[in-house]
Amino acid sequence: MNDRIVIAVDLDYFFAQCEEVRRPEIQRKPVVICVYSGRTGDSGAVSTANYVARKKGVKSGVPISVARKLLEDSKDAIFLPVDQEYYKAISERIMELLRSFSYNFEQVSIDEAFLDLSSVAHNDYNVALEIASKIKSQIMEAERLTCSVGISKNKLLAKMAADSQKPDGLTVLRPESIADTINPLPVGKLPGVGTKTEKRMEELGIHTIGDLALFNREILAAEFGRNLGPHLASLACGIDNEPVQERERQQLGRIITLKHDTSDFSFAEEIRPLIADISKRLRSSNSRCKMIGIIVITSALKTKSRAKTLDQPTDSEEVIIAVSSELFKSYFESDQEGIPARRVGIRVSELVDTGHVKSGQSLSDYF
Ligand code: DCP
Ligand code: CA
Ligand code: CA
Repeated sequence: MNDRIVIAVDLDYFFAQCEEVRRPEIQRKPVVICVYSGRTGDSGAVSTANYVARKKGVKSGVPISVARKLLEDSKDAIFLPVDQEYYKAISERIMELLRSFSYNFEQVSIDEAFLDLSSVAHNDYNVALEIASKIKSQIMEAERLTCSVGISKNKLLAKMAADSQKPDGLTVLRPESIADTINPLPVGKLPGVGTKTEKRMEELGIHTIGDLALFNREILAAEFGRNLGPHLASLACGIDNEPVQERERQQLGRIITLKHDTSDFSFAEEIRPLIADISKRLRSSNSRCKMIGIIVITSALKTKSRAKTLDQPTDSEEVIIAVSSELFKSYFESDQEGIPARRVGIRVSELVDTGHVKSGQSLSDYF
């Protein structure tokens, strides 16, 4: 495969940073985002924490009670529940921004994406660096968020470069320095080597990535499997031919909190911008949806949904308004158990490529 240039973008302490954006006053305090399991007050685990809290040892996965202990002396520590919809809305806007750079794009998780710059950067890492700083400043300008970016010749190495300097990092791993940079790293730093694998490797005398790269392939295959063993060894050599490729997106959606709780469809104006946004995003990604759904979260925090399958896929704002209004009206006429709606949302799904459907449909095609 020809030499490529790949950029990995990973948003810093993502959920916690999103919370800092909407309440700047907590920025210098330890911020811990929690997934409360709901049984007792503090049962559950830490989703993530900002860097102030991390300095005290708080990180993803630790029990909330442990985090409280670690932050015992920090009277100003802030514990917040996860707000997925809010983080997702920010994530979707950032992914859209990244996609608009129109290089090969692949979203890997809520806060992470790859871009393949080979065609624009022509093996010139300085060009890639310029693009990467532009990406960082645009994300900052649009959302006030920092991210860490890594640049190298494949996804694996770009990701490792991004991980090597956080937060707010920008790291280039040029082909000529790959071996010297990754060989001395602990083997657990290799994406794909989890705690269990790392432990077994330590027992085999494999401590660094360099050790793994040189280790007997037969023994690796016997220990970790015919596929995984050799695969891990080639990762340790910095080899990764996986293309940057957008995965099929299944749905697009947005939820808002209403200005007032309500028991009828009185918020048509409030959801207009959501629908405009969804329609715009469908068009910019050249897709249409075959299903339009509504989501209602009641003041008792129950989530309800309704959806309608269309005869023809659409990206039209008009159609989404019409269908979702119908769905909201019928929801409020039937099942609401007397509990008012607090948050409402629109979700379109069963996305298809615009290439597969004819254009120029009108509202009348749907009814
Ligand atoms: N997350 C979670 N539980 C985990 C790991 C992650 O809920 N065990 C969530 C919260 C994170 C988000 O996913 O904010 C992204 O995960 P990352 O691993 O990228 O971690 P962060 O973005 O929080 O921190 P970093 O600055 O190290 O990237
Ligand atoms: Ca992150
Ligand atoms: Ca991530």
